[in-house]
Amino acid sequence: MTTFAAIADKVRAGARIDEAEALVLFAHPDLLALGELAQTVNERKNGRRVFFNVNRHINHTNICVNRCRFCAFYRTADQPGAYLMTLDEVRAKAEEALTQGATEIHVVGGLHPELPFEFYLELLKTIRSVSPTLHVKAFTAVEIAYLAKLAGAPIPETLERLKEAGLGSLPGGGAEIFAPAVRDQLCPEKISGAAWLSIMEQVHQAGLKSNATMLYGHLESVADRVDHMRQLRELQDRTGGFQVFIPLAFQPEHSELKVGSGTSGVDDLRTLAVARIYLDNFANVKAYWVMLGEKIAQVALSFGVNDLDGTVVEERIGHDAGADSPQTMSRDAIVSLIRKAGRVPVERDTLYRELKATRGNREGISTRPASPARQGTAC
Ligand code: V47
Repeated sequence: MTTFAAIADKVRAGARIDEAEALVLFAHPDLLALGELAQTVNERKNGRRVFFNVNRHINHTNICVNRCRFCAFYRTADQPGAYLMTLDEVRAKAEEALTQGATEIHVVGGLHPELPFEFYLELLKTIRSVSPTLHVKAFTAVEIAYLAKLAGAPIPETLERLKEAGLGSLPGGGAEIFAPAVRDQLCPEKISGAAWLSIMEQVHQAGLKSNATMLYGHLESVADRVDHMRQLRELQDRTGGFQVFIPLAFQPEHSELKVGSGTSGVDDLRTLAVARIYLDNFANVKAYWVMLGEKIAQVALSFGVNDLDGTVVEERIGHDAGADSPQTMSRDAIVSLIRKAGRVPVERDTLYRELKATRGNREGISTRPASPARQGTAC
């Protein structure tokens, strides 16, 4: 059996590890040695720079036909707490975000049983009308599949129409865990893992970038996590369209799925570190502080992570499931969190271009792709 030391030599030499080796890393008892290896890989790619952005989430509706068993956010239309925002409400939230310096609006919602395809076009146009500087990162692959049905059009045509209306890129949600046996228990009504991957391939072929997530800490095995990452790595080899990998720690409260009491900090750090080592074709690994909490997210900056997501402002999905992180983190708080970890905070836009601006001066966005060789614009 391959040892940790042999895998570490291979990784330090720049070679790709396979799934069996990723499993050895998961089983390795020395968390700090694993973290150090992941950090070596990260620093080779990103130096000491850590990305964050100033963004706002808008969850336009929680009414959803999919009824995933892990989800505490969704409601059926007749349940208490069900909501659908008006376009005026969406506009007001985007305007407020703009005044707070946001460069990105992140839009994800339930699969509403009654809205027509045109609603989604208007949603995008409404946000874009607030300012052309706002990048709209919207709709998971699961939503895209649903919207294509509403539009009565194939995925590529649906994407073209959404792009024309202002879609800038896609978030990585809906991936959950690809292994069919687990996925069937988690979310039997959701599109399959194969369909999620196929839609993302078409998204990338349409010239759009996307993110990729993995929901962990529920019914899945460590082998299921590695299998999930394998399929992402294979697709990334073909398209190069994924910008970042984001493991999402399962929040167990108020959902139908009754498993455990949430992930441990050790499991979070181990998962991020193995992802950083295994996903050699991903430029970025994100610690989503909303699900991890600020302290584990900060420690993750020594375990291979180079991205912390953003200010978020109004998070519903994790908080409805009991996440005890705050709803928002100010730009200053994120910068301070990164600095106190001994790293260099770099504000980015949604497409991972660093913003040259320093606080209070948002002009001069660099269009150069971020490169490890370049020094970060320290905030
Ligand atoms: O698809 C739902 C997950 C996702 C729970 O792309 C849960 O930049 C934990 O994808 N516990 C939506 N997770 C959020 C998401 C995301 C978040 C931040 C940034 C980006 C990005 C994407 O949240 C869902 C699902 O996988 N989720 N319920 C829960 N109880």
